[in-house]
Amino acid sequence: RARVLSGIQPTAGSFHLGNYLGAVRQWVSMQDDHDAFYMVVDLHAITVEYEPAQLRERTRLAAAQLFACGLDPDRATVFVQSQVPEHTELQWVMACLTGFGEASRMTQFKDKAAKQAVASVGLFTYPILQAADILLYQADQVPVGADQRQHLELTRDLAQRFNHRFGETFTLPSAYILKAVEKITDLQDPTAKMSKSSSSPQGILDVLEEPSALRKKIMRAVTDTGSDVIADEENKPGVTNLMRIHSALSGLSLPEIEARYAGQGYGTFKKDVAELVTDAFAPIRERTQKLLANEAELDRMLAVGSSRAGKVARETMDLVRDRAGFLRPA
Ligand code: AQP
Repeated sequence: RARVLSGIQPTAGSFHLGNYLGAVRQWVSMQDDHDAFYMVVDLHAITVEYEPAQLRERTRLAAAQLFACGLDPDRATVFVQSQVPEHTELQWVMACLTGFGEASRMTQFKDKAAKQAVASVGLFTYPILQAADILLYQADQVPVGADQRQHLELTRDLAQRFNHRFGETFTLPSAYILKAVEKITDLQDPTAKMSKSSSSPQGILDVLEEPSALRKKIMRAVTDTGSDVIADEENKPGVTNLMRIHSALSGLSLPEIEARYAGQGYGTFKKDVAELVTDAFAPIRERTQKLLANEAELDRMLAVGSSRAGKVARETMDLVRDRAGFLRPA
């Protein structure tokens, strides 16, 4: 079975619709026919300012949401990145193969650094840690949103470089990106991606949010002049974003959606989008709350995942240590 791996940061209390449609929903559907590894990447979350107590809480919250979205600990290995120390060990080896100029070209670093008072070296080396995350598990496929495409390219380059210099060691991973949901955009700024850290509260739809708040935001989403529900990325990015959301949740194609709302204006259409979103989120919210009510059980589920992940990580690291020329302990 092909191996799949991906991660999500515990940088906010709730996942948003972009995380769900762009990534987590694919993780759930891939767990049956893949050897699946999914993690809460808490080490990535500390690349920007954070509070330790809040990080702990958000890590549990992220894990609870993953299980609530449908990941099953019997079918997928769900774990916390910091509980497998090999991630940072491999990161160092890969960092020593990365050119400074190469790392400097990462656009996400430039965007995120611009928003920090002081950008940390950790934020700069974030994509190298991400490469280590993926290569450690010899992943074949990495289901992510479009924003991760450049990081995946770097990962492949680093894997190839290591293999070339030290002998075949790493599987070359491919990004698994679904075009239709690769970039869910901000409701108020429909050319920017919906983002935990940079969207305004009015621009983001959180999975754990009250249905009434979700409805209000969707009804107030920026649409475009005119009143036709027509997919047109260029001239109608707001309506097109809502149509993509509708399509992902209803299963209707964009032309079917155009036909359904022909001559009806934006109001009815938005109301239906709101219903689709609230119906999708309600059971996830309920299950998340249940899982959080039993913290000890949640921690135990994660410990099982981390122990399974650790075994695979240690196997890869043993190989890497040999290939890279580190002396084995006697
Ligand atoms: N708007 C989006 N559309 C489609 N996919 C998206 N993803 C994020 N935003 C969208 C995908 O969700 C997965 C987990 O994301 P992450 O936790 O690594 O954070 P991110 O990519 O940096 O997303 P955010 O919301 O902007 O978080 P912050 O603000 O914390 O950095 C990834 O697969 C991502 O592609």
